[in-house]
Amino acid sequence: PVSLSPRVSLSPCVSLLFPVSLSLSIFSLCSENMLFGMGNPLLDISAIVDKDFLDKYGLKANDQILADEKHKEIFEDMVKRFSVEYLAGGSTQNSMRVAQWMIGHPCKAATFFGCVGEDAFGATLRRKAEEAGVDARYQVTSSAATGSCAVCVTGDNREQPQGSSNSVNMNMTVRGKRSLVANLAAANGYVKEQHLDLPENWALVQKARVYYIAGFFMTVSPDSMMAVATLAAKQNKPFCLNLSAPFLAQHYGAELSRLLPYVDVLFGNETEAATFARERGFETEDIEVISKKAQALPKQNTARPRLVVFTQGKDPTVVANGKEVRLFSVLPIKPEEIIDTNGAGDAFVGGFLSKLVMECPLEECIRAGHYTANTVIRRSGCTLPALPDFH
Ligand code: 26A
Repeated sequence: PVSLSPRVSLSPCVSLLFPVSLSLSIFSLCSENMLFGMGNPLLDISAIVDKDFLDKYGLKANDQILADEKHKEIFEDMVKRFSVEYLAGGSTQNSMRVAQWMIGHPCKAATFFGCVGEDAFGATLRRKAEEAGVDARYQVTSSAATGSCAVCVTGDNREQPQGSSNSVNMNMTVRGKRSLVANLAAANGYVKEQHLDLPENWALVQKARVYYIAGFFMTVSPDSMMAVATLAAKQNKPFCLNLSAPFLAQHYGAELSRLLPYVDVLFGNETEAATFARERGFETEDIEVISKKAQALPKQNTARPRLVVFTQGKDPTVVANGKEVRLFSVLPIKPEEIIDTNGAGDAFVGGFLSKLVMECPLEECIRAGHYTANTVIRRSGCTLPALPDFH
């Protein structure tokens, strides 16, 4: 685990105004359901695969897509040919688990809404969320199986650590790339009227201080996203969105355009930023210019300037806030320490949100995001050690 040197901070973070002992006591600053997330609850089926496998299903080494006809057998095939791991997944749910882990209070700070089936995978997801301390409120459908996501991890042989031989322990192999194929199944069955609009659920939405929904959910229920986004604007609370994957900017442009005026914090990575810029005719490939242009797009709640946050793997994170564009270096990591980058982006968001919800300054949000991303890529899937080592 990375140990960040403790530093004295005069930051106005709510959490830093109290001594640690106090904040862990009954005067806990954690308020239940203060962070709201909604998305596709998916069980990740992860394996290290070979190039033949990627080619067979027409997959790029680094991508996230929705499963279609040609991926029908991918899950079975993967289980047959490789040693698989089953992990809790789904982009927004990952971020909620990470944020809850960072907040670390016994109370359920993070809420998560999504749809699962009445099956073993659904039960596993519920158990994982419960163990993480997330308040998972699933819609349960009997008409489809719980969604899953094939996580095809590949290593680039040229990137193997020095001194490694062919018989190198697979745990030591650099696995810098992952291709995700999501079979949404039950997750696609989320229905606003049957879940979000129910009084007990809507009360939880209203209770939250910060909202986060990965762009992925635009393929399922853009109306649910709009309902949350408009509430956030009305109450002057931050609504955060992730570009999530290139295919969304390409094929869900209308949904994205409808949501953008309500977005207070826009997350994405370098590939998504580039696609977003191309689709919107920004006529630039410069990520700093893209962040500035995205920041300046029209906004509903003018009381809150938009923040655009683009991560770029090992390269510095780009942040545009309307006044300036700033670069923040990530924590260094040796290639051989990277186990699996699956969930790195989600973990960054989770860390960031854990501080945003405490009203910490931008620098602190970014530092937490870099810490959680660094933690998760040292492990398989979006999983976490017992306790954070973040000061
Ligand atoms: C709609 N799609 C394609 C998706 C996803 C998704 N989560 C929600 N919707 N495709 C992949 N994921 C999740 O992303 C995580 C890594 O960032 C995977 O389940 C994985 O845990």
